[in-house]
Amino acid sequence: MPKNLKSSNKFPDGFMFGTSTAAYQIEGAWNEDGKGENIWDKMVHTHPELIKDSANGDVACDSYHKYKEDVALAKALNLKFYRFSISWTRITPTGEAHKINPKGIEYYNRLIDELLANNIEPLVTMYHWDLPQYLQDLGGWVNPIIADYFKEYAKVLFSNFGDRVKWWITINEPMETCKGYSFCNYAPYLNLSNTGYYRAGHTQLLAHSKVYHLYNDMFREKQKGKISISINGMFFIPKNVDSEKDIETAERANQFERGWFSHPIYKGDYPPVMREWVDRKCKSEGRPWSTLPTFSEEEIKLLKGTADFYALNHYSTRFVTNGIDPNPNPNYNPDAEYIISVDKSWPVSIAPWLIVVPEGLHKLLVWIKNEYNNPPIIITENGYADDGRLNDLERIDYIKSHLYATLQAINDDKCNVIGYTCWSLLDNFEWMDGYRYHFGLVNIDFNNPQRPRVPKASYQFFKAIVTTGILNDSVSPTS
Ligand code: GBE
Repeated sequence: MPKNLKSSNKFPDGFMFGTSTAAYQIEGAWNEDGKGENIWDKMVHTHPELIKDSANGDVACDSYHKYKEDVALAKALNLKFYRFSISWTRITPTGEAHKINPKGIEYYNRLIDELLANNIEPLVTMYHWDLPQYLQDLGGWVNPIIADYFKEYAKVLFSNFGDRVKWWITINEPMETCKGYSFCNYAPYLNLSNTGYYRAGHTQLLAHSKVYHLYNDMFREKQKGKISISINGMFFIPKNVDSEKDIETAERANQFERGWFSHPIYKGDYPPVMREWVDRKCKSEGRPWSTLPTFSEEEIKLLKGTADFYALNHYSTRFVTNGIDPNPNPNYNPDAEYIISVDKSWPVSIAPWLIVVPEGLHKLLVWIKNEYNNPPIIITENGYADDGRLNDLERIDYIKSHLYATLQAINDDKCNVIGYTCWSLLDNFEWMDGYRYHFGLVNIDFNNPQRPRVPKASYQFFKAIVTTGILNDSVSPTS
């Protein structure tokens, strides 16, 4: 933890600061103005008991009605950009692009125009986990046809918003989408084991590459934007740095976690170690084929090179050693055969998974540089969970130490990090955890129908960094 930063630390000129949100987590208005039902609407209404305190996103932060307040908060932070996601079923209620909901288009036009009027660039996620229920009934992401529906949806977005939106993320955290198909981690709450897990990933990769090429073929020349996909995951470091076995295991774990989606996009196919291990395991189980699907030569060609920058979502780090965990946590792919552990000195947030290891981010940025030939990187999510308190000193420490790790990667290791996005602007609906964990720079009282927005201490802290581009001790946590 950089309690006393040695010298003044300035971010490179043009470094971009932003904050992030996602449609289902903030908008509310779940059935207003022609919006269709998505897999989260369906799950929270039919199985409220699955969510902490039976909470849901029916109202959430009510940003559908209060987006001007959100933009004003972003403006007062001096943000360069605001990352938000578009609700697919507001645009096309069933997910079918021939049935457009004009009120949905109007809403995002108003939001985008409000941002631009305040000099804030929109960075838009097309898909942040809220699949149209109709498409889920067709099988959802395990059905390859969904990739084509996604491409048609993207065409609607480029056509309507691409004149003003220059930064696009196709899919947020494809690995997390897969967990909704493999072990009931999220909607659609299916348990299709690793077959569902890898199939959902395969379709998302193909969907991403189709959208990238659609942009190249029909829109890029005129609209001149940039596209990527936000890839998340723990960073894994060897428990014993002197152990060859641990080093090899950490590398394998990182390939299963992050290479799964990055390797196809940067190099054309799944990481060789993943192919080898999954195929071998499936064979040993007597399966007639591997659970990890195969790309055709044509698909490999179309996948390779489909990111204009590396979009990284990152929160935490784990130690790993080789072996099969006797108490497997389904969040960690059992096919990769590693055992996780933590250092007792690492602080733990209110969310048990969110353990604070800033040096993990530094190492991860270097790993990405080396693995994918030094791409420009935008950290599209990083943030801290607590109980929503206004004097959120732990969040300040977290952001400070992670920005410091980012600066070290830039200055000492020449990593090409061009932006940092704090998750989140607002306290919001934290998926299966309901409103138990709060990630916002701005507090929201979810018991108050007005959903009043109150900036926290971390908001003032982040504002000082965004405004000056400098992280140093004069940026005092309590100012
Ligand atoms: C992102 O997801 C999302 O994009 C965003 O919507 C969300 O609100 C935000 O981060 C904050 O969570 O050791 O079994 O507990 C659990 C991050 C690891 C999702 C990995 C924690 C995925 C949540 C591991 N998961 N992460 S453990």
